[in-house]
Amino acid sequence: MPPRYVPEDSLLSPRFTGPATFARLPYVRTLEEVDVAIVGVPFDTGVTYRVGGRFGPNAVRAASVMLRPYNANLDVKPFEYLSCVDYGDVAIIPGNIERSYQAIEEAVAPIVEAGVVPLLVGGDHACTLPHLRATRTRGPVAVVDFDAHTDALDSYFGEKYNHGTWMRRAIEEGLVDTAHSIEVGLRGSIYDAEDRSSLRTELGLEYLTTEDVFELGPAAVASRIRERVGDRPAFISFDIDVVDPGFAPGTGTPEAGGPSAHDMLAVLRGLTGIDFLGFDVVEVIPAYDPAGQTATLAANLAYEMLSLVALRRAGR
Ligand SMILES: [Mn+2]
Repeated sequence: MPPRYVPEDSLLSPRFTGPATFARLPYVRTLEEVDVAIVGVPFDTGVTYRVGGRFGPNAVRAASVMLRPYNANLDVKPFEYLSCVDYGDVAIIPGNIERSYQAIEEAVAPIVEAGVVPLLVGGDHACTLPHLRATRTRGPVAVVDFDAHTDALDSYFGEKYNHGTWMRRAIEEGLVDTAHSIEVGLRGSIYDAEDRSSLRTELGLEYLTTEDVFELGPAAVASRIRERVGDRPAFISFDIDVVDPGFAPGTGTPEAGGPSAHDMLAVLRGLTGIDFLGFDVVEVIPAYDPAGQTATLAANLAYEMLSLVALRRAGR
């Protein structure tokens, strides 16, 4: 049986017509006959610098109308294997992190419990903690975090919950299978050497810096990630700031000297065979994205994630 929910055919109706949903998918809040639900999380109360990520989900939707059916790099038509919906946005509470966390977890947990893969589009990175909480029944999960930053501080301005602390909180809450998790792309000035080294010594996380990524190249980075994750249920969190700000300027805490858009897409394409149970793409801020290139990249990263799920369903 063909998938129930598929994108509009852009050869029949031009891609600039109609309200923009992710990849021109139906906007339906259902989990019946659904494999992947794309969920917007218009939340930016957890940031420490630039605000405006609340407008990220709709910017990514607008950019995603350019996605076409065939992934030539992975030789798969994801929507031939997957029924996908644009599930709409979580009704977050601007200015209130705890209540927003609750709203996000309550929205996503039923998706996970229904065996549907959630693909969240942020929003700031703080929303990954409630996303991981929603996977608790399937966890702990192997987290692959693409990020310029560790996001493992203990607190920021005395606050425990924000986009710079979610990884440490998630580990404390037992949501992360640390022995199979990895952070990829760390760079930039930091407060102290231990900010990075303590990932290994204190938290048991592995990591690759941006320098490692350049030295290894995309294929070897992907193979390191696959080795680390193994056959564990896994979760990708993709902070767009891991990509060089020349390619992805529309973000909250940019760091100079990062990998290209191409190389990070290539790393994702190398992650075939992993059992993914959730994804998020976060930290897109359209106000700093003059030509929409950050949103376009985010849409394409999400498309690679869908393609990975499709390949696994296809048994490839
Ligand atoms: Mn981050």
